[in-house]
Amino acid sequence: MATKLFKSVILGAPASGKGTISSRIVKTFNLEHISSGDKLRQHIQNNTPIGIKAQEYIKQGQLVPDNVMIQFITEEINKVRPVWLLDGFPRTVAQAKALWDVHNLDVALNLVVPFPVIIERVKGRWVHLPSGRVYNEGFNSPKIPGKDDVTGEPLIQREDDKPEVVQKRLEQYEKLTRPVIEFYREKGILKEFAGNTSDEIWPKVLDCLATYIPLHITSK
Ligand code: G5P
Ligand code: MG
Repeated sequence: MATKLFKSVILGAPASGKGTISSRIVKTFNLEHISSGDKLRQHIQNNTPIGIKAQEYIKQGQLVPDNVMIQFITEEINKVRPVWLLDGFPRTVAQAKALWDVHNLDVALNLVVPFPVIIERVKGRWVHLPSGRVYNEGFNSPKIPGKDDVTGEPLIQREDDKPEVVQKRLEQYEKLTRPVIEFYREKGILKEFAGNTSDEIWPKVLDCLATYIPLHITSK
């Protein structure tokens, strides 16, 4: 089957559901998913040089410097098929410009979820680090508490999900990441999806993406 180019990003505040919606997108459309946060957490766990550097910023709710992130994500993009969804990158206008200079993006999806909803959600988040699979008590609870559904391995709570760090992440989002939304609006590729739950947002995202890529067009 012919492989078509498709290049996209998903934006949204911390815990707005980027990972949750991305996993539904990649399953439906067979896209490559590059989550900057998931990749950084894997590096931290493996104690790599980039992991050691990133950890200092992440645990304080600060962004990792642009030069580090641009190089890191460029390398990740080069490892996969040119049908991808970036999640968590770009997060500053400098990152958005660097990406725009090299890649023709088809669409930038922006998830709009009220901050009070986000703050509630973060409290119940559990993550399977090696895969990035994410759970939430009451929304998509793991079948066995504290264990990943697929591997049975332990789930963890993220160090940056502590309330004081979440507050800092939301501030950083307002200051540094909100301008990225305007960047894509001006480029004419922004699509916004508002809602209080991922189940409410997902059908709208699905309809939108189906106008760009026929279901399962891409092959491994
Ligand atoms: P991350 O990992 O990119 P954030 O802050 O952008 O972190 P996060 O926290 O991963 O985003 P998300 O992916 O938007 O959130 O949301 P999610 O995990 O899918 O959902 C959040 C929770 O809500 C989950 O438990 C989920 O199950 C639940 N949930 C989803 N939908 C619903 C619902 O409808 N109802 C309910 N009840 N629950 C729901 O980045 C982390 C750090 O890495 C660095 C930064 O330091 C950053 O802070 N970093 C970068 N730094 C610089 N530049 C970059 N490009 C960077 N990328 C990462
Ligand atoms: Mg995420």
